[in-house]
Amino acid sequence: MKKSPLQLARASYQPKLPASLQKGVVLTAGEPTESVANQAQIQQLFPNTYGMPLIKFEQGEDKEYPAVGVGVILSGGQAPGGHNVVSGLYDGLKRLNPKNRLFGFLGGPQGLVDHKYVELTDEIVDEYRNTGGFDIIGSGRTKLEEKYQFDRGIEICKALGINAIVIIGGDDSNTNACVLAEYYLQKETGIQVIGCPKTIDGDLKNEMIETSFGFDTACKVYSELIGNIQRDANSAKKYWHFIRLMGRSASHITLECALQTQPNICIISEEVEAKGMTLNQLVDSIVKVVVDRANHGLNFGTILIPEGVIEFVPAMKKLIAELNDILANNTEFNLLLNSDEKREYVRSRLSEESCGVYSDLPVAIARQLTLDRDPHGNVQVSRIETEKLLIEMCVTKLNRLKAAGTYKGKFSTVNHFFGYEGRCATPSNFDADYCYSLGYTAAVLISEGKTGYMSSVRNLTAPAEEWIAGGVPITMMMNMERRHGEMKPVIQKALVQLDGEPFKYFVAHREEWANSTTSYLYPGPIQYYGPDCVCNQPTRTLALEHQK
Ligand code: FBP
Repeated sequence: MKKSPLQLARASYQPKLPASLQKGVVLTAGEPTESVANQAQIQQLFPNTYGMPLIKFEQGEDKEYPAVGVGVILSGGQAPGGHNVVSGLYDGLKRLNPKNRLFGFLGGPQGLVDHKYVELTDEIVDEYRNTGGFDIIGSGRTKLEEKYQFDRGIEICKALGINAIVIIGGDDSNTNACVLAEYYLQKETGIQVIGCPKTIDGDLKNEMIETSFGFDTACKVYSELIGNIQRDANSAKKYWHFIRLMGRSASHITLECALQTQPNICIISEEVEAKGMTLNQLVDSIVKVVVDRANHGLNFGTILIPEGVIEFVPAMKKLIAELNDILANNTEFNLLLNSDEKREYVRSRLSEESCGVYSDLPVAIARQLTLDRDPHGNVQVSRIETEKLLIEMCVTKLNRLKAAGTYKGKFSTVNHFFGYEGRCATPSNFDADYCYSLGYTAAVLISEGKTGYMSSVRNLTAPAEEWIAGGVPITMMMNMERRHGEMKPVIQKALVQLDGEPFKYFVAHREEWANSTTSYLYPGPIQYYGPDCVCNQPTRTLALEHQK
């Protein structure tokens, strides 16, 4: 297959590993752990995997481990670096015992159920080192929650001699990993399950998981694009660019991109919720900046919008929760063919307040809110064109102000949505190294007989040599949440902390960014080679969280 010069150069990049993984490893176990909330319920649901200690790796002597078979699954949305988790896992396993074997289940968790797999070899793995994408084995969003799925997993593991499964996924997929680990322990199958923290959204994080992989690269790609747009806006001086960014519920991507590019406006969903803002108030806050800038002759600008923001407007949140319950497993609704009938069906089942909100929405947005949920019961916010909704509402308000003579500017808009552009980018050096270390860590956890753990690599603002590798019990991250109309144990999503350093930095600077033409930053493309200051920097979020 023909390769680009960068592909060829990246194929020979050797990812960095923490010192503790470069030779033999010794494990130290900490105190027993507790779940973040609902301790009694989580303990009851996970009697075998609840309360396990944190594990830290330290440098030790080389050991001999019995040979193991491992199956790996890529789950959910793509995130840059997934291939390096696989190559780190592969290299780790082969180093710990050359007889170890690695199988990849194809097309995500469904591959385990359907018994679709490939044995990974040097030839296959070498082809994918340091590349973006999940195409080495493919991914999928099947939720592993039924006993028959778990039992199908046991069948194939027994047939292939697989002792452990590694699930590379986000909060929902790692919730599956935890459920599977518990079931396999309870059934005494001898099959271990280890999770790896993946998602560009950055919302799978806590004290032990400083960031999920892919966040770094994706944010750098979006920031490059935003920077380019800002330079265009500042050159042409005629458009307001409304830029919606992926990230599902949490605004980590949007906040990180704002820190990297310093736009005129940036909405943070968590702040919208904390202030109890209505959609109208949100639009007013945008209009205020548009008018102020117009008063200074600046009829252009950039605004960053997290894709999940409408879920954080309290009235919309209530509406979405009601819609989730109405639409959960609703074949009656799915059989309706006509969109007017669907609209009426929904309206007749909503509370009076939510029905009012739903009816006031532009028809296209209302329809997007009732599209299929994903297999985990989440609204597919990537399919809701919030940037267009906000533009439409801003135009209405600005027209009113114009009619009243209080606004004399021009408001020409361009809308953008960045998400898929960054999910399969060639991983930055940070993600290449971090992912490789996560995979390698998983290999050690498996060889040491651990199950129900997530691979953890910390101290990420230090050089890779000083990173701290180990394992975190997945039950430690869980709480109870309502999904598909029922209370379920799930990993708690990490939202933007309003008292955290990244948000505080943004608040301290946003006024200056709103009014200025000179604050824009232009990060440019990801650099893979060159001085540390351009090619080995972690995200601004991590740097600020670590006070660097
Ligand atoms: P994960 O949570 O599975 O990592 O997916 C992240 C994400 O890219 C979200 O940012 C986005 O809302 C969603 O996936 C889009 O889903 P799809 O890939 O199904 O279009």
